[in-house]
Amino acid sequence: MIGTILSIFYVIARIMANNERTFIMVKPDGVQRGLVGKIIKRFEAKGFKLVALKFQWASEDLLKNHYADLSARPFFPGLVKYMSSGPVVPMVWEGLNVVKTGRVLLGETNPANSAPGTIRGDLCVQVGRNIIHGSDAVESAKKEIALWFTEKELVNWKPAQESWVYED
Ligand code: DAT
Ligand code: MG
Repeated sequence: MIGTILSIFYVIARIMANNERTFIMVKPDGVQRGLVGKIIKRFEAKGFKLVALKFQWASEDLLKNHYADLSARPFFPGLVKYMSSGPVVPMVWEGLNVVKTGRVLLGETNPANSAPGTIRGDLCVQVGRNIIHGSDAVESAKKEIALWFTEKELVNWKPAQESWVYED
């Protein structure tokens, strides 16, 4: 009996862990340089699940809100100008530890410090043109997802590969 209850809790905890979500966005330079497909491929190939994706030219207001935590930094005006200089590809990805692992796939903020094999390590050079955004914590991911997507835009589906990505 206890064993059954524990195994039910274990299964629920595991399913909840696999449902973690992160906000990933290809920045205007990533779009202009034709890297959208390559970047999406990294997350797809890893085994993460795409939950939402769109293509939009974001307003300065939205971007100021998105980067509100950095508003006092000297590079903030340049950051908003860069981010609003062309269309972006905001996305939501889901999976086990996807926030932390997503950041590993991205590489360090400054591409000069990003390891080869990471997106920033392989595909860009300067911190002010680092081609991709990724949430830095589960809480900020929730905030960012709510800022860029409506609840209806988050698609509920089960990938055919799921039982091959995760243990039973
Ligand atoms: P990250 O994007 O890795 O989460 P962050 O949140 O500290 O990094 O900063 C947001 C973006 O701001 C970052 O992707 C690029 C830009 N940025 C950060 N530090 C910068 C700096 N010292 N000079 C110019 N741009 C910077
Ligand atoms: Mg950040």
